Amino acid sequence: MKATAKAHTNIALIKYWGKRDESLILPMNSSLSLTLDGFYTTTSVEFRTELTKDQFYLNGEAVVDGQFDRVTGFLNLIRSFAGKDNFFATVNSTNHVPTAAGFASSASGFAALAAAAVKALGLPVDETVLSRLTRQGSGSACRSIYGGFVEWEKGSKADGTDSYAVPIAPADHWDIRVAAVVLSSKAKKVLSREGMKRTVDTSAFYSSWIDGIPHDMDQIKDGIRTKDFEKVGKIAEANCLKMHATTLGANPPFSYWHDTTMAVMHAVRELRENGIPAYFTIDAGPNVKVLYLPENEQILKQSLRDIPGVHDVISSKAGQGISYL
Ligand code: 2P0
Repeated sequence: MKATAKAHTNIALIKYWGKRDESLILPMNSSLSLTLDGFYTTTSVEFRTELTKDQFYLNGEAVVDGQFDRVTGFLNLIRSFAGKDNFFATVNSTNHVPTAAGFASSASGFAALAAAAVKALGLPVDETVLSRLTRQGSGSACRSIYGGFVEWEKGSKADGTDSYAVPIAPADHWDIRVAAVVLSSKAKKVLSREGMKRTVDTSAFYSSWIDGIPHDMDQIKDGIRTKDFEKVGKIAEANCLKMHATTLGANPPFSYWHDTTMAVMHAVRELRENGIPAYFTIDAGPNVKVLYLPENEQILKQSLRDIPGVHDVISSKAGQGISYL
């Protein structure tokens, strides 16, 4: 009863920001992402009758702290779904997501864990059910079931059965690239779970954030369909800025940016003024991701590397959905 799965991380172009149900992980808004080829997790899950509790190894090391609780809590959900409450597992996970690049490994991590666990138990689930289960490990992970451009439909039901990801366009639909700009110093971090909750509960700007989503979603899907880079980039960048604006309206206010974050944002705007189409997006941390077209890769990477405080620039193409090894 063993299976191994590989899942890539994803970058949100329309951000998931806020939950309407904390325990089922139901979002306040729909979101849309691009799955990335360069960053992934491989996870094997083996259910063994002789085990009396789960075991979790991350990059070869046994994990016993909070991350273990999240993994075992998620396996409880899969066990109860399968009706096999007494089957414990050995989980071996390898992250190919450099933490310094500022991608949450929870997206690829929970997608790979869900896929491997479901397959190891021989459950006949389709991708919709897999995405719905994965969502309950980590919200953004439900988008990593598919490759290319993916929408997570927020759904409206209280039980979450209509909240899962759907593919919008495959990875080979359009070769757009993402550069992860790694900054050399770290800002103090407000974890995304905590940050989202604080903005939902207190931000003066939260309702405007929600009100703007349907328009952004319609427009970006149109831009993806017609391969209109300027349209997609403008919407993604503006959507990111609106998400971050909600943090400034929270109580107490907070921000994920620091000085180099802003220097990179200015550099991207300057590239555009010089005729290089590039757009930034930022998640719940100081690092910046830049969207660009392949023909501008060299100049874009060089320009970003030249910014004082930038440690590295790692680029990625669009990636595939879940696969089994
Ligand atoms: C996203 N983020 O859409 C947004 C943009 C951060 C900013 O999804 O609590 O790790 O496990 O559902 O998915 C990060 O949050 O949060 C995230 P949980 P998750 O990618």
